[in-house]
Amino acid sequence: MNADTNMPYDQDIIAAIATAHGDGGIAVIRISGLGSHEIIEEIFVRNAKGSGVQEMEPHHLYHGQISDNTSSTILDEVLCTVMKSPNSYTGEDMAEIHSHGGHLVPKKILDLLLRLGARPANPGEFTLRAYLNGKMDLAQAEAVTDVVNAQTSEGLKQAELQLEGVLSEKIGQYKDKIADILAEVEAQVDFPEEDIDPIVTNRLVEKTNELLVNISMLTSTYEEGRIIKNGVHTAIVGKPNAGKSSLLNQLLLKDRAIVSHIPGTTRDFIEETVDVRGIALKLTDTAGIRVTDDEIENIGVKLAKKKADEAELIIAVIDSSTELNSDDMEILKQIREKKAVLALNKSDIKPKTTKNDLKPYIDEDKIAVTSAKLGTGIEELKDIVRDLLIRKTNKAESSEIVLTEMRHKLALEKSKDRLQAFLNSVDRSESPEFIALDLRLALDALGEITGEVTTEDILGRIFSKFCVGK
Ligand SMILES: Nc1nc2c(ncn2[C@@H]2O[C@H](COP(=O)(O)OP(=O)(O)OP(=O)(O)O)[C@@H](O)[C@H]2O)c(=O)[nH]1
Ligand SMILES: [Mg+2]
Repeated sequence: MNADTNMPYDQDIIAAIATAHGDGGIAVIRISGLGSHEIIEEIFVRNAKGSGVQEMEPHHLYHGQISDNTSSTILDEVLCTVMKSPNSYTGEDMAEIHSHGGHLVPKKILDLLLRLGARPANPGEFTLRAYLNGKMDLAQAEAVTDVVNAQTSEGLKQAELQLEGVLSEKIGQYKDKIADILAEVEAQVDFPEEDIDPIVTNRLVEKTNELLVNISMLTSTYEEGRIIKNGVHTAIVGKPNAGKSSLLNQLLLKDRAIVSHIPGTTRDFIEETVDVRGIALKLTDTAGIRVTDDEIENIGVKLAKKKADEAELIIAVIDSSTELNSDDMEILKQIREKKAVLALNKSDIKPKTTKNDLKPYIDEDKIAVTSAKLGTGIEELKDIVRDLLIRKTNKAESSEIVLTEMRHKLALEKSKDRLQAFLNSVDRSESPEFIALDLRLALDALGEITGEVTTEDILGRIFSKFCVGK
């Protein structure tokens, strides 16, 4: 058990199918815990005659068969590997059986392991054990599921950076700085009757302010990180016939939505996710917004407005081959308060509306001149979307970490508040014991991110989001 966490450690042997259920060439069944190798010994018959599991070199794959010793039947021909504590993912004795895939074989092998004393692993329990055994910290453990669930290359890159420990390292640097400041304050505790030397005070204040700037910079990356990790709800809106559905199809590179020359073609909304420059855009194509007597179309228009309201990003489509009318005006008014980009569409035909006409409503650099029919201007539109959502640095080339978890952001803010309280106490010339307390709380807040300070409740919440077998 990790000495720092004080979490109860469950000694059960756990087992699970680690690969996705369903059709597949190979499945991997995992088992972990003290005694797991003895279970493998009972069921794994190696092809090399006379050699058992004990002679297996850890981390090497061995060919053999899984045999159900109670019925003397062979379940499958497999490859098997064992790992010895502490050199395994969980830090415990582990084994992995690579069987044939599909529904039945892996399930039968798992059932056999359960019959011989293992219990089914809970979601994320292998990683929980890895964390409790100090194989990785909590921020790294959280990144494991982000790697599995990543929807875009950008999301994956951030998850991999966090898994490598880049965030933990940064938090560690902040912790070291606070510990330095704390050491200086504590050095004063022995001389309570004396005021702290003003030179020391100034140095501590300067160091703390520097740290506050760094923490604020990291905290401010959350908005971007959230977008990279979770994607962005995006509504495509515009008057009927502007080319919204054509644009959706262009972004998806497939004919998903019906396109026709009849205004009011899309009634219900259509949702699809597309990777735009590393960001998952959760696109909703909506009915053209206009005043209409058609009852069904009206329901669609209402829905479109609702979707636009709820969206984090709007792609407004304006038909440049027509003059701006009151329907366009309503949309242009609506996007003023939102994150929005504009596609000035149908650029392949003679324009009646130009970028100039739109200047009063939206910055020119948020307008892409497109032809959803020919597929031109789409790349420019994607660049505009990306720059609007993640503008600070070119993440594709940078190894800069951003915050992707609300939990981390809240902990950083808590730590910032404590550092601020420390500065206020220094300002009021409070006693060293008193001001040291705020520094310790600031340290604890950072410790929540990497998991030195945690509760069962927090762990439960984090690991319940994992899949079984991870
Ligand atoms: N010339 C030209 N025609 C386009 C372009 N984009 C769309 N169209 C045509 O405009 C018509 C309407 O396109 P849709 O994509 O169905 O338009 P919409 O905005 O989804 O329309 P509703 O669903 O009715 O609101 C179709 O005939 C398209 O082929 C374009 O860039 N250039
Ligand atoms: Mg449509």
